[in-house]
Amino acid sequence: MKKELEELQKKASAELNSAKNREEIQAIKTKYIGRKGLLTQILRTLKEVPPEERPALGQLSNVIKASLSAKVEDALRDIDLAMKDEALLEETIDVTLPGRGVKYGKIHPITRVSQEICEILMNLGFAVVEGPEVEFDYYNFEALNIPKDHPARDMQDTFYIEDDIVLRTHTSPVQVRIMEKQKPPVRIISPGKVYRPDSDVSHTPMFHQIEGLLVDKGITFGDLKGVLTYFVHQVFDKDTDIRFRPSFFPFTEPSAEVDIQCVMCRGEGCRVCGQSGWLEILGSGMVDPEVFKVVGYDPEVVSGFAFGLGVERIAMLKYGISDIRLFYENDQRFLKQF
Ligand code: 2NM
Repeated sequence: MKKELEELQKKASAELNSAKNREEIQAIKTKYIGRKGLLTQILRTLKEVPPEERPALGQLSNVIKASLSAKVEDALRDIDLAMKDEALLEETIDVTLPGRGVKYGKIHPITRVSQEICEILMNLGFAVVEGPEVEFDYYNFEALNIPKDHPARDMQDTFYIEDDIVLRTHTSPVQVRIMEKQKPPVRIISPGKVYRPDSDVSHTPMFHQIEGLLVDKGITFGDLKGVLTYFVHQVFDKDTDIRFRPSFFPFTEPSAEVDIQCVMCRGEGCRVCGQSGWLEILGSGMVDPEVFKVVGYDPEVVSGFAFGLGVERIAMLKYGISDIRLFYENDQRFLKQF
């Protein structure tokens, strides 16, 4: 029986030495020293041994069991370490791989052009002011000398929220609000979103406007011409021809629209300018005395000029874009070009 026990220890040790994973080691443990294992089976024959030899054999079997248990634990630990080493080798990070690169966002072309225009006018001393996009009829129309029966009042040209509340159709109401609160001199520009129910290649129901207003004693049409000529030459090439064409707005008198030489054909006449050689880029005029009276300014004492432009239209002319809707489709191939 002693021989049997020693044989069992030898075989178990040999098997443990060649075991390749946790499962194999656990199987060997069960096979030899488990509750129904080979060691237990051998010990069942202990009663066939003479009584005086039994204590020594019992002790030997305990020693063998303890030694095999320790070997099993060692083998499991070795396997765990080996697996960790292997995992570390596999998971090594290759620090020489090139990075994925950061994709930078860009300022939207409309925002860019708007900022550029505001920058030019701020350098001339104009302050930026903002106001509500949902506006009272009073500020959007009435105070600007746009009477109740004026065509611009028709449902087609204005989004109505309620009877007397609209989405502003221009940013002039911002300027009326400032004039109500502030005495001349006033030098302001009001950039922002405006709303009109139009939709085609050159109109979207929301677009961006910048309006300017300068009020002081002794302001003349000459001041208007000087400021707007300088402004246009900052936005477009310095050698761009410019003309002031008589026009009409309810809130200015006299009024003038400013044209530039066509950016496509340089004045030759083409499809873009309708063969005229000229492109309209902004509206302007001397503030109507009626508007001054409404805000409490004395038109006998102060005078002023105002102007308004569409940012999308300027951006289209500046970058040669023929469909305004491209600005709002968020096609990355389009937006990335700016
Ligand atoms: C334009 C054209 C001409 C304008 C007038 C005013 C105000 F509030 F002072 F009366 N703000 N903006 C104005 C004048 C706007 O846009 C085409």
